[in-house]
Amino acid sequence: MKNLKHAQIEHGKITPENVQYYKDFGYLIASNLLSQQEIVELKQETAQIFRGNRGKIDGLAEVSPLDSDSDVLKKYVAIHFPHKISSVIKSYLSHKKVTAVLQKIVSENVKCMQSMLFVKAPGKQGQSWHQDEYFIPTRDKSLVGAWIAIDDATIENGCLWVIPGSQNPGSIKRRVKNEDAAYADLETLDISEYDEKDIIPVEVKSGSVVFFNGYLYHSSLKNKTENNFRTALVNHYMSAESMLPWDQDGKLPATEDLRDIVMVAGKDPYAHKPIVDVNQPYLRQAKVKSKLDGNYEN
Ligand SMILES: O=C(O)CCC(=O)C(=O)O
Repeated sequence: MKNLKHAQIEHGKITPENVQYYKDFGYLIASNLLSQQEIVELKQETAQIFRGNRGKIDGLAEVSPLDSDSDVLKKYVAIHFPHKISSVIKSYLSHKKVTAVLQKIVSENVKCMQSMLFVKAPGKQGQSWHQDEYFIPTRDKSLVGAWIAIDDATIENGCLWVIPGSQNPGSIKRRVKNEDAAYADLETLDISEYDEKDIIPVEVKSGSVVFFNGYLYHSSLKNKTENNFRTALVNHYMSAESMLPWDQDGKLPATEDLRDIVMVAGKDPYAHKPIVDVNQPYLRQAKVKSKLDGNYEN
């Protein structure tokens, strides 16, 4: 593996070596990119969202004012599209320190099409090996996840794992049935061609941001702790130049360009087309749908 000292963006300043590292290995860590004040704000907002105070979401349980935030949050894995109901989360999509990195590794012109807010309560399973471009296909392979650690992410509480360089073939790998109980998903990638040493945990402190390429193989394990949440806000971005043929596995009508986007930097070349509001926030199910056989369990 190449010189790992370039793996980190220091003090929020991205260097040409960082950009090269991202190209070579498909991910990049920016430690302390967000301040602890911002992290407190995100944590408080997370509790408000799951308490139902930012709007109704199917499946959210009734909350008594006597319930602590932990009592509420311990039932959940994640909510998709929280920025649709929370102006605080929406404001973080365009966090200046995040977009400054994106403009170096994606394009001068960047749009966001998805947010996910994980709490990953103790005992909750992780996400099996996957490539995000399988789910969110861009036309120019520009998809990037910006994974904001709100809590410290550790091996114990289910941090991300990545296979550095696995984005390089630039193709979508075949998905197979998942047999590992650590993961909630019914499918996974066959990673048997890789050695254990090729697979690394991404343990980061709260306030750090992990940027990762849409073709990178990544996963996360179960939260094995008794009391620690693993809260993370993951926002997905792509170049504004690429149209987005994303039908969300058939949930939305097929389209050449899903315009449910938020521009976060630069100019929108498709500004003549209206922005739409079709994605609704929803809770992530304990077991996630399989495209292989159509099984769907809650
Ligand atoms: O945070 C996690 O546990 C998984 C996140 C992930 O796989 C993703 O954002 O694509």
